[in-house]
Amino acid sequence: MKLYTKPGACSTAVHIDLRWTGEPFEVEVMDAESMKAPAFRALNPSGSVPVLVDGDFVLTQNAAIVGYIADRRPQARLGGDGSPRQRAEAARWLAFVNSDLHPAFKPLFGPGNYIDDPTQHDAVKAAARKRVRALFETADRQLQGREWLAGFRSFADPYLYVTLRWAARTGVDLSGLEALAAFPGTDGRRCRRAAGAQGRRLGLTGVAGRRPLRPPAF
Ligand SMILES: N[C@@H](CCC(=O)N[C@@H](CS)C(=O)NCC(=O)O)C(=O)O
Repeated sequence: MKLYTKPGACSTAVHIDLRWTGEPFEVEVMDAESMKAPAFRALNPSGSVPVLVDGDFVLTQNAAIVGYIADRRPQARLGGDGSPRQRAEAARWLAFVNSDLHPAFKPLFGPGNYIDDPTQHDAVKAAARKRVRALFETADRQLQGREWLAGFRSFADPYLYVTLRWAARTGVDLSGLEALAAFPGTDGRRCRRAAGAQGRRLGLTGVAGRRPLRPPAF
C-alpha cells in the first residue's frame, strides 16, 4: 500500500492510522507543486491528499481511507471492537473532525477563498477562530473522563491530533480546555520522543513540534 501525504496535512492522520495498524506501507511525500502534476491528478483529480493506493485500488477521501485501513486490520480496532455500536461511535467522531472541525479551518488557511477584499481577511480569520474554538469546546466536553474521542482509541483520534496542530499554528485560543490539553499528542503526557528527523519530515511530530502521537501499543 502506498500513502500520498503532505507533512502536517490531514493526510498525516491517515499516516498515523497506518502506523497504528502495523501494516507495511510506503509513503510518497507531496508538496504543492507535485500535487498539481498530471501524474498525481490522474490519481486524484482534485489534487489533494490523502490518496491511498492498494494494488489497482485508488482511494481518496480521509473518511473512506481510514475506514478501509481499519477494515483491513480489524485487530487494530481503529473502528472499534467489531460491534455496530463502537463502529458508530468511531464514525461519529471521525465525522465531527472531518466534516465539522476540518472545514472550519479553511478560512484561516485561505481567507481569500471566502472574500476577495484583503482588508476583510483578518475579520474572516477572527470569525473562523471563534467557530473552531467552539468546536474544540465540543471535543473538550467529549474528552472529559475519556482518553480518546470515541471512548476507545479509534481512527478519529489522529485526525483530532492534526487539527490541534493546526490550532497551534493559526492562533486558535484553546485556553481552559483541560481535557483537550491532556489529549495524547497535545502536551506529550502520553507520548514519547521518537519521531526524530524522519518524523519531522513527515509531519508526525507533536503540537510543540517535538513529540509524536503515541505509536502503536500492540
Ligand atoms: N475532503 C477531502 C479533503 C482533503 C483535503 O482538504 N486535503 C488538503 C490537505 S488537509 C489538500 O490536499 N489541499 C490541497 C493542498 O494542500 O494543496 C478529504 O477528506 O480527504
